[in-house]
Amino acid sequence: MSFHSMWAELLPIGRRSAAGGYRRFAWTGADADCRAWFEQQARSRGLAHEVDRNGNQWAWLGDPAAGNAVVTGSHLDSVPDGGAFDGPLGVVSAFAALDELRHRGARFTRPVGIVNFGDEEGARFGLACVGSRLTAGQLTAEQAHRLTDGDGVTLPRAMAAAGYDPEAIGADPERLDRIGAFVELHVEQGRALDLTGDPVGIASAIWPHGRWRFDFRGEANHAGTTRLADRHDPMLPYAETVLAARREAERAGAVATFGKVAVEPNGVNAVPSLVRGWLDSRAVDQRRLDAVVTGVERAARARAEAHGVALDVARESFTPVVEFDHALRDELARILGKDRDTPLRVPVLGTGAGHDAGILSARVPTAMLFVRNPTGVSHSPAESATEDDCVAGVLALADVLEGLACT
Ligand code: HGY
Ligand code: MN
Ligand code: MN
Ligand code: MN
Repeated sequence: MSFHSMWAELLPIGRRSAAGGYRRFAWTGADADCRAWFEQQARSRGLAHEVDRNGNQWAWLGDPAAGNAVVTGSHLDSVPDGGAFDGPLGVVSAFAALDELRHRGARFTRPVGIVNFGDEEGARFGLACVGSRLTAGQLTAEQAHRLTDGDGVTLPRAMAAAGYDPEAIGADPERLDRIGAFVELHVEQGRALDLTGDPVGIASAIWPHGRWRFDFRGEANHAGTTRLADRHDPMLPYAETVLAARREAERAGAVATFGKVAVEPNGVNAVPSLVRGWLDSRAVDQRRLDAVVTGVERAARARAEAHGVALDVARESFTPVVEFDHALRDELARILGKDRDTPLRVPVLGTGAGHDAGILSARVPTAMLFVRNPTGVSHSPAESATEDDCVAGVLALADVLEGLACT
């Protein structure tokens, strides 16, 4: 099983410390090293390697121009200090599943592709799934050109510095029209499979979710000399809004997180002029999500006014509920439920995590396989999956690819 050798090669790339914690951000050196790793895996298997206009990498067995291709893969970038599995497990498992099929002597009747979608996490430029959104036409080149990282570097400048042409980016419908099915394998970001005791599961849906930016503008002043009554301190309504987000999420049965905050001038001895916080909220349905965001914004406006602080709220990204293709989902369950010495029970489960599969599902029959995560922890160096479950995921993906793309 080639999984282990590939995993060992990929693991050190972009890892911040022995304890794990990855920084694989779009168009950085670590990203380039991951891309080189992907290209090497493709070429060493005799697969045609290409990079599309949006920087996504594709490895092909057979000619995609024949159409009706079966594609699998995921992403290699990470959130700040992320775990080793979120994304890479899907890409390594894709190559390992292909190796397994070749080992079985499978005869392919459809082109098979392996994809590494660029900038799925949005860790650098703030928007998730940039590579797949551009390709699916859900993000225009103009919108992408305006994306800027925390150092003021625009996405076009970052792409150009990495050797890619930012003027080429844009929708690629012909590419997606050649795909008959996309199956993304991903480490579960939750504990459903740990609770059911299954190594592998099938995704049913992705919850609606989005990111909103809250800008609280107050008055910078001296921390030591300004009377409390004279302050317009934006940190206070921000802090009260963070607590309101938790209350609104509990009330709606949803989730809400202020995980990123920027403070200006960010001095210990200065009352801030600006506190900028990003809300990530997700819910099992649109009604609950709307209730959370409306409630948080209402609380933020009331508290900002109480402190004489101005507030701007902007929605930075939003993904409506994704229902994965029922026919493909049921086909995966049929494939994984038969012809095995131990047929896989395949629980079907929804997720609050966004994925490239969620973006593609608007244009391509799409499904996802989840591999058990014993603690459910993700977007953290503590993210894990056992070796046995990773191998079970590879074998399940190989069965799915064989069922879909081979006689
Ligand atoms: O944010 C997400 O759910 C995904 O990991 N990008
Ligand atoms: Mn992620
Ligand atoms: Mn992911
Ligand atoms: Mn993904």
